[in-house]
Amino acid sequence: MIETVPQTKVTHNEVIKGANPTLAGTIAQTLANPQVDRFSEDDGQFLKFHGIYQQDDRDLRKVAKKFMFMIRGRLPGGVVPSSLYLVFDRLSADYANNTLRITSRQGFQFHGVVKSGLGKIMKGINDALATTLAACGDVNRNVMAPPTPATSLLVERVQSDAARVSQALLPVTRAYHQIWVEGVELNQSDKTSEDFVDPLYGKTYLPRKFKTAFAIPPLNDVDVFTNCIGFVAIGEGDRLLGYNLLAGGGLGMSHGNKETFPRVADVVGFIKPERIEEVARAIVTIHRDWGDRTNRKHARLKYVLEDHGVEWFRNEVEKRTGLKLESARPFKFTKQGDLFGWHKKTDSNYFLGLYVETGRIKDTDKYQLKTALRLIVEQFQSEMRLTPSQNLILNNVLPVQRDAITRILADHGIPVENQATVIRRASMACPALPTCGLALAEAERSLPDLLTRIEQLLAELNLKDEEIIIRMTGCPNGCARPYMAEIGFVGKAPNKYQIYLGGNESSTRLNRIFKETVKGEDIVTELRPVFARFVQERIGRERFGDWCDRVLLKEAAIV
Ligand code: SRM
Ligand code: SF4
Repeated sequence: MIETVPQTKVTHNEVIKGANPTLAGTIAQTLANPQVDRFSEDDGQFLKFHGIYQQDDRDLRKVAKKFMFMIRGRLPGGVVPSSLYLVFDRLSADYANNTLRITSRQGFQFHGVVKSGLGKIMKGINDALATTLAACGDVNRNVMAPPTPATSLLVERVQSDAARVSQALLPVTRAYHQIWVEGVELNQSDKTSEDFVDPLYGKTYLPRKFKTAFAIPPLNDVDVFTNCIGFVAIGEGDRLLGYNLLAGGGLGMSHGNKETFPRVADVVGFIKPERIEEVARAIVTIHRDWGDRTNRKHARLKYVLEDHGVEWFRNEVEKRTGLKLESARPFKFTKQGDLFGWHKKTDSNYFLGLYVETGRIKDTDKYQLKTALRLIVEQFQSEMRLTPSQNLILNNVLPVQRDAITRILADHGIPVENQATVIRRASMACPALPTCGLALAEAERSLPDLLTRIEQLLAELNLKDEEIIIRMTGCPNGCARPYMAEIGFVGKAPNKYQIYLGGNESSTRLNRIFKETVKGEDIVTELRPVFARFVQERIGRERFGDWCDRVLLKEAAIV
């Protein structure tokens, strides 16, 4: 008998999901009505399950509210076949703002889509055999997996396991297809059928979003501890023995609400590769049945783990699967991040790691990454892989194609050697303004300049070549995972940031707050004495984050 937690006064989201379990809402009618430029608030919630966010251009708010949409592609493991990339490239030029944004979960986002272009992009993506279904919403999101081909012989196997789990956790609603692919008017029963129950998610889906990632030690390029569930591959040479199961990670929090906090996942046990889908589905049902439906701020799986403990959780997984979990096998992460430049694969072909500033594929006067990628993919049909650090990989490049690709990139202002400074390569920022409705401060638009100022300071202190992982977000939701960085900047108000210090290179440790509110222009002044002390007090090659954790953050009352 599966227990569930009693839910007294549930949130509005729960009420509307229960009343409309197909997730169709009145989306089709609004889509068909050219007189309106936006969907209702409730449809806005359903649209998320379809991979769409209703936004408005926040730069224009003072003048008028200009509605627009963000569409997120679901790309397990960040794998983008060449034909699909060309479709994304074209759709972003025809119906969005002519950029593609690589996300921190290996997806692509279109920004600035107007309502009349929405249906066309959605149809175009589906016609190219990709989907946006469940890229957002109270369901399992894009499944992450290590994208870099040469880091381990297990990469391809783990990529295919990630795709299997992604498939096993998809909701089955027909509304998505009917609205976006078939373009049919839904009949009443499709729209509101109270009888529809998703076989995995139930009638009201999950209380909140759910995230899954696969990692292959010693590289933690997916930030596996920040996910609801993590599968850590345990191999012997090129043979996969199974996965250590992690659960209960998540980063989102709200300023001033102590009940919300970032949390790293617990290690739960070890499972055989053939059981991953079953275990993932069982954990989704634990979240479904035990997550808090009365408070969306307390509704993530991490709070179920926090409130009930890992022993209870393991027992619940075993009860729901009938499996006895083995003890976790030893594993160690030592690094995160991506490889840049040309690298040889085990099959003698090559891949190219390309740095993409804040994940934005675009053209500017001196830097035409979007055009260059289109030319390369058209000519050589290279597979593309998106990385969890918002960079990209051109995969399966034949030796004879290498020089031509290097030339095309150079002709468009993109070097393959020394692509960016060590600080930039290890940095991330979330989109924030002007698209994100939750942003309290800038991130993507202000991080590059801030990094220039930080680099000048580091150069003064002879720290020019020191890798320091820096991440910035426009609010505390944590989309660029700032709480795992050696330095995290988290937006608090316009031009005001919290500073967090003390994450580590393997991304296994949360950082801690160092300053509660600092103006953008004062950040470098705040960091100067800290870096100066680091130079004096570090032991050997000790990293900045480790020194902060060992020394600085032990000192009382630093906020
Ligand atoms: Fe995120 C909400 C962008 C990864 C935690 N996130 C949003 C929204 C959709 C704002 C909204 O709800 O209106 C942002 C859209 C901005 C825009 O204009 O594009 C947004 N999140 C992103 C992306 C694009 C950031 C990026 O720099 O790439 C990432 C898309 C990933 C994807 O392809 O699926 C993205 N978001 C994350 C991550 C990192 C991760 O998953 O590895 C986190 C922290 C991990 C976690 O989930 O705990 C994250 N996003 C949130 C939260 C806080 C959730 C919570 O538990 O409190 C929100 C707010 C919410 O859900 O209400 C949020
Ligand atoms: Fe928006 Fe906040 Fe996420 Fe940045 S961290 S994209 S500001 S929700």
